[in-house]
Amino acid sequence: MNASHPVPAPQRLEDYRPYPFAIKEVRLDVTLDPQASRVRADLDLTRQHDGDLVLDIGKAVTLDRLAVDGSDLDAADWTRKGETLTIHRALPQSFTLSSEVTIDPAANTTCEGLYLSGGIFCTQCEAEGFRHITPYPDRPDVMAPFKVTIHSDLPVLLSNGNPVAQAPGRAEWSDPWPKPPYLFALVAGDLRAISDTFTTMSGREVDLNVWVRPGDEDRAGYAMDSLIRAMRWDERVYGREYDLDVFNIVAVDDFNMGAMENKGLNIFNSKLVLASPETATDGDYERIESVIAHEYFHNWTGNRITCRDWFQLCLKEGLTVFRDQQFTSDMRSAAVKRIDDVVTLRARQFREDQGPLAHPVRPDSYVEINNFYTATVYEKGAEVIGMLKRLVGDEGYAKALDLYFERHDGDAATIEDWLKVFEDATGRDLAQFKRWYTDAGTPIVTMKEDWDAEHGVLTLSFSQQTPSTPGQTDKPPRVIPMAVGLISPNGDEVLPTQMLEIDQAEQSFRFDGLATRPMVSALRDFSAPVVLRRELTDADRAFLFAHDRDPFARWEAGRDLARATLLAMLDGGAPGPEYLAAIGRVLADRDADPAFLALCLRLPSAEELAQARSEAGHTPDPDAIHAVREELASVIARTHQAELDRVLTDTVPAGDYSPDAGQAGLRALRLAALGLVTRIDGGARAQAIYDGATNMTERAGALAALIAAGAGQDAVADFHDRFKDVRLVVDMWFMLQAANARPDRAVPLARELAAHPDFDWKNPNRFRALIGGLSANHAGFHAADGSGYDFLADWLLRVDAVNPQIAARMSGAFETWARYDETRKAHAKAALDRILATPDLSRNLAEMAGRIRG
Ligand code: 0A1
Ligand code: ZN
Repeated sequence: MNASHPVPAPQRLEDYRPYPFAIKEVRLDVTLDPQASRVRADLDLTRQHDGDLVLDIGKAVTLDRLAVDGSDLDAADWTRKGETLTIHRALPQSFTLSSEVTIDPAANTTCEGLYLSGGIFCTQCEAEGFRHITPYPDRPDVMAPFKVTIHSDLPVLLSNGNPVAQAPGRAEWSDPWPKPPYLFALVAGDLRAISDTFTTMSGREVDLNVWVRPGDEDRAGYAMDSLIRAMRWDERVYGREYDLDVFNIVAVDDFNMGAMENKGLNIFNSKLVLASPETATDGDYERIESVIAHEYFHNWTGNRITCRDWFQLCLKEGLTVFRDQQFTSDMRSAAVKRIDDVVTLRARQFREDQGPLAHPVRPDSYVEINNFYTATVYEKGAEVIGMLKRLVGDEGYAKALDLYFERHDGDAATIEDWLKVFEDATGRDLAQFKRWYTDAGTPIVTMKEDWDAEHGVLTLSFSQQTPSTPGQTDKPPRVIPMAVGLISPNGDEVLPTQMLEIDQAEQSFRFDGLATRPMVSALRDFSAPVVLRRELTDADRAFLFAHDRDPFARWEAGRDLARATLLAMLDGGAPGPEYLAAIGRVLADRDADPAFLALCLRLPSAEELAQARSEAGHTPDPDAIHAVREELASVIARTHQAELDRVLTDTVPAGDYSPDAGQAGLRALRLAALGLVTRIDGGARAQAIYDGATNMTERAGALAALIAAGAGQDAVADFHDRFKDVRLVVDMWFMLQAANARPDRAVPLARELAAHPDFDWKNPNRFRALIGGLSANHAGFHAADGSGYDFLADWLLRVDAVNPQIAARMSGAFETWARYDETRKAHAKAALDRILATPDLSRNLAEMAGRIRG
């Protein structure tokens, strides 16, 4: 790490101390002005413990006045240093602290605190943004009811809770539920609502509004529909009822993440609200449904029960992701959802666990908490809950969740509290299970089979081992739920799914009374986030792919076959007959869910192959990986041309467009087939689908195929012409080009696109579209001449000066640098060093670049 930029000392879990004061009520009075908004805060404080009164305060906040019980403090009564404000004066047991500050939302480019997005005032306070609005103990364990008055001439003035009074120029809101400051929100602007109502299980009527910019109303319907379904689902499945008179959702164009669960006033990236068949893909619709649900579900898992400190982030995020995954499984296909989630987990979280950014689901130290909104905290956090549910059973899980809501409503809780609830509800000791929260790394489980033909006994032996991760070398064994089933040679299930509990480094399980040697189906439903190693032939994989009753395991066998085929091709082999025959059966299958078949047709990603290569001790070669994927796709297309053509004609959904799983599955299958045939037809079919497209799913899918085939020039121009006024689609235009360009074209094209007049790089979505698109282009980004790394470093530095969170987030593209060859490594290291040597780097980017560089 460059000595001139020491990263600040980390915060540590073990240093947690309760705040010395409780806040009985917060009253905020906000007068909005683009350059000089004024915020007055009155906090009713009561001392609980010894200690100074220390508040957090953002550096850009101008402090105009401080008073205790109405009498002004003078400069000697307080000290302001860095981001803290300490009050030295003797204080009564209970008192009101008043502050008045001025802030400049128009100058705030960080999308944190109070800022402007397209003329709309909005806020983002998670994790530590409230301090940029008013001095406050900006930590989640300080919870208080809020009363907010907003003064502004703008027509719509919103905050948390229930509306109390609305008059021209002024609005009052009251949120009766004590909340941490990160859930505060305020929105003001010229907004239009689409509205509905929801009657809760106890008969209360709730007003629902989705607020958008004028003109966007006709694209907000699916968000509202998703909200109503989510509210009903949470009542039915978890018994959770909404607790305010209104629920507002606001869409803004400038947002660092997907969305935010502020109490009663969710603020969303407009990408996750606005959709019409012409402008959004099936994938966009599904994301909208799940993120609307995710934020809504936070009302209980996050808001009513929040986190004691940010180390406990997975308490709310792991659980809420788990809940939104359950919701999507219920709304759509559970099998397809499970497979999708595992693909994402492996691409993002396994990659994180393998590299320099590996950390436990509950980290024990951090420099910048915003750098820990990671796949490990979110997605692995959800997997850990899935395992817990498997271990205690559905009934145990339901009992534990009821107890959690009953015992901890209104609390700022910890992972210890969470596990205790499961122990108390089910009687199970979870001491060993807790390692899933405290130990980083993906366990590698090796399974060996021993068949005793004479006695008809099969013995399965497992060993587990978790590789070292930064700061953690010793990894004791964890408890791993391993779902297995046994299949007879004729394809019948001889033993339905059993949940084996592996809790030792080495362990065996016996199955007797077997007439013939069965085939083992293991890690069914991906019962634990581990890497499973076992020895299988291509014929075994093809057998499982044909016969396994568990849809995840069946898909996995096909994936494994594809992966093994590609890895063999990297070593100079040719695609074997089993894989090509299996693909033939997929294409001929008229019974299975088309969405499932689409997943079976998709080749493992380049990233997945690079991961597999480096896991096996090889140096992955991005160009070779690209070449074998192209080659295999062409071989499939040549072998199965007639079937692929049949799929292309048979998968056009009847009737009007609907984003439901049935239609989306057909389109997914069609596009998977298109991706393959485009390899051999020069793009003719993709061009025809592009020209005839009646919805964005097909149009964007065809465009991606054309670009990948190097035949997209006309379509790219046409796409821009058609959609140049639809911001979210212009994002897609940037992303599709950068992500799908042929490797040698990717960086030069990204440079051209960065010079395009529409490249508004200060908009997080636009920046992510281009820079994230390029990072997703594996061989393009990892260009051997280092141009991808240089391009990324240039842009990270540029964006860091205006929006550190985005810079830090996108720097993750570097996390795998150490896997590659010496030439690439030298280029990547030089780019990271250049970042680290830059003056005035944000804490966010400094921490990330430092950890990645190592
Ligand atoms: N809690 C949100 C994620 C979120 C986190 C940070 C943000 O700003 C820095 C915004 C949103 C969620 O889980 O959806
Ligand atoms: Zn969340």
